[in-house]
Amino acid sequence: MSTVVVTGTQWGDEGKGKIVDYLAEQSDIVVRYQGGSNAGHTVSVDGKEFKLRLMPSGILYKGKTCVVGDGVVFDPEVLLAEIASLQKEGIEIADYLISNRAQVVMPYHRLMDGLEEESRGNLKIGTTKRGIGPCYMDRDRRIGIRMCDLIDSESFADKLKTILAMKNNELKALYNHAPLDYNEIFEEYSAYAEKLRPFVIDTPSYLNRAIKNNEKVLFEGAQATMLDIDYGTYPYVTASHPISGGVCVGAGVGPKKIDTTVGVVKAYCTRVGEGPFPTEQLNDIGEKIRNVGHEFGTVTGRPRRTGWLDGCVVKYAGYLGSLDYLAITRLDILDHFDEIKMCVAYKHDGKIIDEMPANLRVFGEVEPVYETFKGWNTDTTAIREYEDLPEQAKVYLKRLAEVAEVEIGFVSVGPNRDQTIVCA
Ligand code: 2SA
Ligand code: GDP
Ligand code: MG
Repeated sequence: MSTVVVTGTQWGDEGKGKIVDYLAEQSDIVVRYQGGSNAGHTVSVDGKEFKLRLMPSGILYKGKTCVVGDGVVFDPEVLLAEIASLQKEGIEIADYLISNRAQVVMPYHRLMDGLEEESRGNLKIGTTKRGIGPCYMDRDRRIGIRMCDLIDSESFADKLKTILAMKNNELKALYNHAPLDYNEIFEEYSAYAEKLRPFVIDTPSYLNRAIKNNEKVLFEGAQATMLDIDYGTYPYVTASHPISGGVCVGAGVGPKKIDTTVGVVKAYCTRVGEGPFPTEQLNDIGEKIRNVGHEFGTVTGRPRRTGWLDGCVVKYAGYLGSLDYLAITRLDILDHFDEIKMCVAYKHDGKIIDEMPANLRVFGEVEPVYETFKGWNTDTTAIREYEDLPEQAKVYLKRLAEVAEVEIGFVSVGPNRDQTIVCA
């Protein structure tokens, strides 16, 4: 296995950071290929928690090269703050590379993210307000500023002048907002450029050369399949392609160079932000999942919506990501339930549906068809072999693999590196 992609199969926060960190030990390079500082990937090392937003989760090992690919919307302020806080914890930041084609998140992106949310009425998404959507929008309008522009003072000054004039007109016309100051932004971002210039390179050339030289490359997805801009619960999605195919466009590595795909599945389900969630439990069970699982946003601290595992979602993620293996996380949270449910199909208008409805009105109306499992009520956190898991836990996992049509490769029973069971 020389290249591996790790993606989320649900609505994010499945524990991708933990699985990426686990697999990073056997990798040389760890790459982010989409999203930006909207990600919150938690990695626990020796009981200490690190929350990563832009830095790939491989950074906690010595000697790994961490790469931010061209598909990432890059916020220099966040990255520099993240580097400073990691260094304070004694983490060495040595090999770190940023694509010269990565789009830069500017102050007007963050501002407009918040302003637009307020103006969207019932189409409010519940974004993280990190400027992600507006930055990708400017890329597609072809008025984005890329890292190669930022580090070239002349290009940056030129572009910023024109683009900021457009933005200030839009801010006034759409929101009656005061203009942003050119000099202030230019100075702030020029200082970031000075600090980041040594790390900016052509990452696709670097990665393709590394793959040719048999180096092991791990691609770290952020957000998840159901938040994919095309395949997720549109419009309640993020603005990028978290699925494994996102690697091809977001890291410049073609499909023939991807060896293994792993989809991370939380043993139940959570979602942050707006949009349908058929298995959501707006009751004592949902409350219990949130409390036992401490289900709050890593970056924003928002309480996560909680519910039972939706097998239809995981199966769809398996198709879209051509997943080889599932990594099941947080099985230990289910240790505390007498009865556990899994959605295996949907019912709509008296008919059973086995595909994900694209129409959100329909998706909002579907009724989950549940299978009920007896809880195991046993502490699994110290278990390290699949055979040693309680019988009922194995029944649950086996059924999940059947419904999802994907083999289980890993089961995680706690946040730490060693709380990982390898099955395949
Ligand atoms: P955005 O900001 O434009 O990407 O928001 C669009 C939707 O995507 C969802 N989204 C997320 N959902 C779960 N976790 C995310 N990352 C952080 C975390 C979030 C946090 O790890 O906990 O700290 O709250 C994430 N990023 C984006 C978002 O909720 C919108 O539904
Ligand atoms: P990500 O965005 O997919 O990386 O997930 P987050 O970091 O936002 O949220 C997952 C949370 O679950 C983090 O606090 C992890 O430390 C934690 N975690 C990961 N795997 C496990 C597990 O198997 N059991 C428990 N109890 N916690 C886990
Ligand atoms: Mg997260």
